Amino acid sequence: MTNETFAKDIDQGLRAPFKHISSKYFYDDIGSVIFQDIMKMPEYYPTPCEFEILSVHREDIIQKLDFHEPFNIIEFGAGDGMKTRQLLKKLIEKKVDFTYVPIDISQKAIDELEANMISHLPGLKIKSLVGNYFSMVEELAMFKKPGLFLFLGSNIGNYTDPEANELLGQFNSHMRKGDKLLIGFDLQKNPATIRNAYDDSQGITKAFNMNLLQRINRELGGNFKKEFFDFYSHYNPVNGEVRSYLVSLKQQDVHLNATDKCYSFRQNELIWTELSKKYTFSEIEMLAKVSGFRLIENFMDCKHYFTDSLWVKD
Ligand code: AVJ
Repeated sequence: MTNETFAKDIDQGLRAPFKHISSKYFYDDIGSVIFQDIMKMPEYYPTPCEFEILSVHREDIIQKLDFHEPFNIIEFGAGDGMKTRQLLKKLIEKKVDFTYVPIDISQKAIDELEANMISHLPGLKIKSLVGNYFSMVEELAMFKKPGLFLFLGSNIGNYTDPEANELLGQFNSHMRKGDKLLIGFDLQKNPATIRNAYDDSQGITKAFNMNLLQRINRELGGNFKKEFFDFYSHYNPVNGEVRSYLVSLKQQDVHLNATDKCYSFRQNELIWTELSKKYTFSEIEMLAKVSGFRLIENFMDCKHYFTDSLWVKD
């Protein structure tokens, strides 16, 4: 991503009638560290749930892949790879021939992941790619082996329904018949459990959101004052949407050098920063179907908080 794209997106988002900033901009070097802290919070259940799924059900997942020749495991937005490692470890133990292909936007994240994976799994064949999903997906078309695609951590929850259809449809169009997708969905559950995961008492999620303003100040020459903004997050159990916002605490103007413009905020005006959608099983089935997949199985943790759903393109 160039600074120009960032400036254009922020300019557009802050001039809109309902202000918004894409959650993809959370993940600069500082934001990625804060997200690591989120994953360690007791309230943030998705990480341990998915870890459990990939530990407990890995034999079953491997069996359902039904690959009989060397294959690639292509992971989108790989993160620290702790969860994925559970699956890879089992494959190596079983002497299955595969290559792990993590894709991430951050070179730093990829370097750390690669070092980490190799130290834990010395025999692992790994071929990292740095870039965004879409351009890398193009490159993947060159691979001639079957593929298991991983899109874990409920990253899909950040996309609206039409965006999710579009993204998964794009994945599908770059996959071959018989390729599989293992995709993580956070499930609808007791609303209080979900609310607490996104509005933690220590303010770590707040810091994660506030970092957006610091990033804009640093990279786009902004003069946001973080004491004049607050954080608000809301779960709507009727539609399964967590929506997170920054709130302007007073009428104020903010200037960005990169666009040479001023942006006005009313008192209590919101900047929408994130959607974290929680799914029902019928929504998951629907999403698989409309994006060209057949659902093979939903693997779950014992509390049924989360599912890694295995899909095939046939
Ligand atoms: C990385 C997108 C899965 O939505 O749960 C965590 C990011 N935001 N707490 C999520 C996040 C606030 C996370 N994902």
